[in-house]
Amino acid sequence: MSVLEQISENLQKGKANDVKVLVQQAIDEGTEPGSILNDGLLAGMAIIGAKFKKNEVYVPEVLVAARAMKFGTEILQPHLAAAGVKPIGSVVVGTVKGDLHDIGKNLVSMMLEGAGFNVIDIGIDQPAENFVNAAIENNAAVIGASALLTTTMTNMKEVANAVKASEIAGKTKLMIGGAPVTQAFCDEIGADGYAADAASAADLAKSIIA
Ligand code: B1M
Repeated sequence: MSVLEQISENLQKGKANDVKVLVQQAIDEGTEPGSILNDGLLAGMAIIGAKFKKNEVYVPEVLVAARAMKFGTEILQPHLAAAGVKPIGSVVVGTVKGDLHDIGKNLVSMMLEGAGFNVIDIGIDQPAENFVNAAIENNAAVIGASALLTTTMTNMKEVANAVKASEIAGKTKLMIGGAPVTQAFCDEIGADGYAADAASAADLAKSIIA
């Protein structure tokens, strides 16, 4: 079994410390950080997600897998970020109010850092005003809002409205994403851009500030 397959397997079993060791091993062996992310960590999480959907695993298993994913991404983050020489701009990233999912948001942060952005991660369950306040404090070019639930994606409209009503209107752009989010929803709430995955989010942020 390759080291990437071992990362995926151990992540699915929630073996956080083993994932950490294996990610470091893959880095030491010269494996591309993007491949460790996509073919190891994300591959394992995708399997857990599919099993969760089919009720083959339950919330506790998903939680330990998510923790293992975090352990792995913590080791990987500086290696993904290493490509960026100096920040090309600041991005405020967070998960919207009522939503506790942060794995996708963390990946978006990692990809943004890898693309050379200074990322201010305000965390999960964040009301609209926190996005705006953090953007003002950090002179951010972009706000990135993430939502994983159909019940919380509607809170992105509050973020869009808060940006429009603030001093950063027209200056700071709003980018949205997350599994239930679509381009049509982005157009509907008047956000500036939608990205389907973390890599596209980094590309979108770059094109927004260009
Ligand atoms: Co939750 N959960 N969850 N969950 N969970 C989903 C999202 C769900 C689809 C599972 C299902 O039923 N099949 C479902 C949502 C249904 C819906 O609304 N349509 C669901 C549910 C219902 C719930 C609870 C309500 C369950 C309950 O308690 N009954 C509850 C809600 C809690 C809350 O938020 N208030 C809940 C809780 C949890 C856990 C805490 C157990 C855990 C989260 C742990 C954590 O994040 N730290 C969890 C998890 C892990 C999942 C699944 C299995 C995996 C999500 C994930 O991390 N995927 C998920 C099922 C699934 O997706 N198959 C599910 C991996 C991640 C890399 O993908 O986040 O989509 P994703 O991010 C992608 C893109 O979407 C995009 O880039 C990322 C990488 O390419 N992206 C952006 C994300 N944000 C972006 C922002 C951008 C651009 C792109 O710009 C800013």
